[in-house]
Amino acid sequence: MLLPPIHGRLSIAGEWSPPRDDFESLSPADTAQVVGRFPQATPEEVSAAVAAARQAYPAWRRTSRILRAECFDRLAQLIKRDQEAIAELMARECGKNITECRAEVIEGLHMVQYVFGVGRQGIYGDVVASEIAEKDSFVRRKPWGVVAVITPWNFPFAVPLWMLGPSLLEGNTAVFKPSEDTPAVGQKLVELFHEAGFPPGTINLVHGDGTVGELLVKDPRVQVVLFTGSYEVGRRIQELSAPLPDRIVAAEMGGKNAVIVCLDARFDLAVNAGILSAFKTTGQRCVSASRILVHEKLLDHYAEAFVSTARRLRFGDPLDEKNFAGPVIHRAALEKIERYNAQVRNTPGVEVLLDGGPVSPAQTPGCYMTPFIYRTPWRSDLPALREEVFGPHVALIPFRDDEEAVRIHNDVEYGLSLAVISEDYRRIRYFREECEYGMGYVNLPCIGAEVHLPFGGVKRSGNGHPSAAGLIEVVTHKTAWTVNHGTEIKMAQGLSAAI
Ligand code: UN1
Repeated sequence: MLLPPIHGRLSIAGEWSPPRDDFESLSPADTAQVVGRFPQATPEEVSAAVAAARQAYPAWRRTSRILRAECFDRLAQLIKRDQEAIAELMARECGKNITECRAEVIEGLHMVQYVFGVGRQGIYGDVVASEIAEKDSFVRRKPWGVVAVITPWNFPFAVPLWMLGPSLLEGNTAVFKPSEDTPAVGQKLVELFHEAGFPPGTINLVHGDGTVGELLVKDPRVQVVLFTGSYEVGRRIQELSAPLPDRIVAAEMGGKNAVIVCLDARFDLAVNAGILSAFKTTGQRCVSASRILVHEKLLDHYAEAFVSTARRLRFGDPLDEKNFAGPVIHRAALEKIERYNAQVRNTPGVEVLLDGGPVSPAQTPGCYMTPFIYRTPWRSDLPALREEVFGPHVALIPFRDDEEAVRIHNDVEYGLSLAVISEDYRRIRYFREECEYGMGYVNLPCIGAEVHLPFGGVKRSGNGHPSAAGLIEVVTHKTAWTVNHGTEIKMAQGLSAAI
């Protein structure tokens, strides 16, 4: 069904700007469909958004943490009210299947509920002992100030909530820049925040591409930058932040994730875990697997079952629940993925098992692709095996023993998500200890994190943990506070207080 395009607006200090048509958000399922038209924030508008967040900060910080948390209770009610509408908008704008969009709305809701819950809980600080009996010492957390939230299109609802939830709970204020590929979902989220009663200026919305993100990052009034996206953009944010002495950056920058299938694996579970890891969301999760390491004695059998299952997957209309997954986000992404496919096809010694790729534009108005699967011994010279592809593209790689599997696993610059498929608890522990990753899964796909766990990685995958449980520590700083209950001064370390 064709819906009228959404009018894009910025939100600064609680006011919505008049709509402006600087850029369009197109549906990846049919690029002739305009989901909305949006303003690209000017330097003045970005500056005004930061100023508004700065201005709202003192009063918000002084508000009781419990009262701040209660705004999230109201937000949760509104998300429940609009659950289906949000999921449908998301399916149209980012092309994920509606069943995945519903799950993502629930994931965002869980974050909001988590934040409401911890509002009354003690992540707030500690009471610690002092060398002097009459002294009480406290470790207390304080907010930083203004947080910039820069988020990707593939989780346009849940990932912003992972970041905005803890930031606002702890008394920070925010400027939010959603991906220019999913501005409508970002705008809908901010509308809900306003309706839930977050005071004007506590959450501000700017739309636009990387130049808008760059303006935000360069603004010294922004204390914290929370980012999920590509390695290149994450590095740029880190570089731009380096001259600022107390800038905090928490960046999650993708992965080259693997599923390790051991000889003792339950076979069907191993095939399903590989398929879900590689092709759910059309391979477009930062935690998606593009490497499946399979014990060499199992590989023939595994490859056959994996390819025949992949052939049956239906990539089609995101609003049709029966489809397994949807298109990729836009034509530029499709072309990039296809370049990796072509590179593999042209590499001697590599065996293409399923030669997928773009569905011809004559057949579809959308950015559809079918899975590309290949088999190769591990080699570190092939960019497709080292770089994040972010699409339905996966390598099956043999390994001889656990040591070799660990070596292959760690021989990339990323370290985000890992799955081990095995029934042997000693072996599982060995992988847990030796592999470099941020989130590990056993007998599961390497996708599907829950919000109350830390989410983030090591190496190129990033620093900081821009999600629920991990993020509260990032958006606050620790302070020590010591009180003397005696009537005279006694110093620690045996230092004399005599004058
Ligand atoms: C992402 O891919 O950017 O763990 C986030 C998962 C989801 C979040 C993915 N809960 O698969």
